[in-house]
Amino acid sequence: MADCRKLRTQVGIVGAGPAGLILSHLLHLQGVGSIVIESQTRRHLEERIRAGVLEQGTVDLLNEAGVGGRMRREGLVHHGIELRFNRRGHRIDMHELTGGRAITVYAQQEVVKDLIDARLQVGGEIFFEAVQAAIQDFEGESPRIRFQHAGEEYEIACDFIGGCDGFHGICRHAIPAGALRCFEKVYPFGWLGILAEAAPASRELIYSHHERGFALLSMRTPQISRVYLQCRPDEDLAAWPDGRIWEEFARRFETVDGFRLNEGPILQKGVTAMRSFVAEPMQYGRLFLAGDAAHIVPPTGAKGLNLAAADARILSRAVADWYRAGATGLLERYSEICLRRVWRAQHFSWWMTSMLHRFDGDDGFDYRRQLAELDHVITSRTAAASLAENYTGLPFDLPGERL
Ligand code: RFL
Ligand code: PHB
Repeated sequence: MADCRKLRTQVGIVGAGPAGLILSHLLHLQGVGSIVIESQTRRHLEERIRAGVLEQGTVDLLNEAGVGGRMRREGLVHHGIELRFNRRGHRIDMHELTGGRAITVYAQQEVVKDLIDARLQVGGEIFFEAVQAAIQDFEGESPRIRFQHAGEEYEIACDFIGGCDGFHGICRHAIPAGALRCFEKVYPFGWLGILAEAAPASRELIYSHHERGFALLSMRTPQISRVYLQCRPDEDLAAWPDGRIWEEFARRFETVDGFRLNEGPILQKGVTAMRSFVAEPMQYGRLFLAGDAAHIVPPTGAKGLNLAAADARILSRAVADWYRAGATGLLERYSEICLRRVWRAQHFSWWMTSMLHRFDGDDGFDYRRQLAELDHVITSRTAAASLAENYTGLPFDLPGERL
């Protein structure tokens, strides 16, 4: 290998998912430079099918950051969701219950595309296909990131590292054992998800509780449905030919008045295991973890991408304050501020998951308890408002956050 190429920036960022890209973009808007390294190709990131629901606060953030143009044109604004159980649907009017908040359905890979474009347009540096990444010396004041790219060895010297490399990345694992406390809950089920060329049979998302297991009807565009069903965590996709998938969906979304899903060619299929995970604190020295690198939620609350955006917002502000005024206050409180929101989202995601899924060994008690809870949510304005407030997202400026 030839000599090591030495680069210098203010913030070195590992990972070009939503957390890393939003961080890099917000830092740029505040006059702080960064370099992003990413192990995958640009194309892979722009095609990877993941989240779809953006909270009001995430939408506002992307708009304020000047990257919301296409989202405003192509995103689908939803004012409510449906909870379906006992073969009947019940609408939760989130807009009315929250005083005007909404969610926007806009695919994660579209957010990623918009952010990559915005970074590259102003000369932002992203190294795609960067392999063998390692982070060093972040306990002190001169952290470094080493990696290989196109057969060359690189080293980035920086003041801070943004560990935005997702749940399986290297940054969290680089923190010495004993400095982190990890909390984890693994659920005994997964989601089998499909993307299909079929008009969604409902204008809004349907969260369906069913004795055979949970199912969710979502969408990406007025022509493309995204549908999930609860399955085993290690479910074998080979056992799910398209016909069986549509049959199972038909059962789980069935209503007394004959609801029918629209079927169409299945474009993609996948199984996701479900877990809750939090690493505390989200900082070690000059290394700051953001997004899935620090926490994972089960997707039932649609919170993962939104938490990543919230972390990136707070971190960018904390770092910018440090460069502007030498202020360390927000940097020191980064973890505490983020974790408050993270645990709120953990509770909400766990609550939605346990209210809607079928648990093995359920003897009927839990099934009836779930129905009682769902009944409460649709009959009590207070309970419905709590769901709506959490689902559309708590405002960024939590009491005491003073941002
Ligand atoms: P990401 O998106 O995983 O990005 C991390 C990036 O780091 C790169 N990387 C490395 N790069 C360089 N060197 C290394 N050693 C590296 N190791 C890793 C990876 O290639 C990757 O590009 O994390 P980030 O940025 O924190 O973003 C988090 C979100 O992606 C995630 O929380 C959401 O997708 C979760 N999620 C949902 N969130 C929502 O807010 N709303 C939803 O509706 C929603 N639905 C979902 C979801 C996640 C799902 N799956 C597949 C887990 C639905 C599903 C099915
Ligand atoms: C999605 O559209 O992918 C989606 C929507 C809502 C969720 C999870 C995933 O709760």
